[in-house]
Amino acid sequence: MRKIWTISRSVLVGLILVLIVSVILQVSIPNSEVVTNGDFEQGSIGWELGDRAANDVKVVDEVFHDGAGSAGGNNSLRIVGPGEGYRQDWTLRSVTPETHLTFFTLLKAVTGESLPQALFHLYFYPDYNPIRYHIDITVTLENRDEYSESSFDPDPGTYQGGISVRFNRNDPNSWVKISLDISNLIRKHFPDRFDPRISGILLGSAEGGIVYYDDISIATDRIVNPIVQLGFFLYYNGIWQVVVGALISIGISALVKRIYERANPRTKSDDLMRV
Ligand SMILES: [Ca+2]
Repeated sequence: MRKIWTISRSVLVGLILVLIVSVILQVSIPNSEVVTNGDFEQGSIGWELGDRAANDVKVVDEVFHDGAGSAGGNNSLRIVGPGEGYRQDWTLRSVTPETHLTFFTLLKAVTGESLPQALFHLYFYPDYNPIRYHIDITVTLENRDEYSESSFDPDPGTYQGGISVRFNRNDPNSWVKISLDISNLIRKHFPDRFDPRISGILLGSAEGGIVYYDDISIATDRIVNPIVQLGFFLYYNGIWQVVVGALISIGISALVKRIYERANPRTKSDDLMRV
């Protein structure tokens, strides 16, 4: 019984230490921007043309998003007609809590063509799974619900899985800001995967007309190391359940120990005699 008590106490002390270290590391490590040259002010540096590129993909200075903090800027990415634009791939980055994606897009209709749609892909791996999933963000001028969101499950080895998000009813010829909490979105649709990691983005155009992109940013809240990762695991898997569970098990073992000692009153004197 004494052994159970000691083990329970050690587990609780270990958990508390891990949490303290995790919290200290989370506070001490700064935020980081994942996207290189997301404002296109350095031309195409950091970007590659997609495999199925649209006919006309170019960094241009005819329009740009004049965002606060971007010091005005001059350039944006322009995709004419349907097809892929630029993509950017990274070494895998953990999706820490509060990881935010923001980007700006401007849709310009062209007479005689279908209405323009921006199609933005963010690739991720939900866990240590070799299948790459994706978040598809579609921005349209369509007169449908302003926002909709759904997930599609993968058939492992056959189809990729992911999340589809649509922003409708946007104004043509004006910059639309898209902002998503990637961490919440992935964990909402794939709650059993506690370590999602992002691997890249692809900016595209799904229909006719012209699609512009500018000021693309993915800010991870913190760089993750294994100890912090364990903290996230506990956080996303009911830390209070873990703590309360540990306390209950300590309480039960203490109770059992007391009952045992009452039933065997000679235990203590035996111990003394041994000493
Ligand atoms: Ca710009």
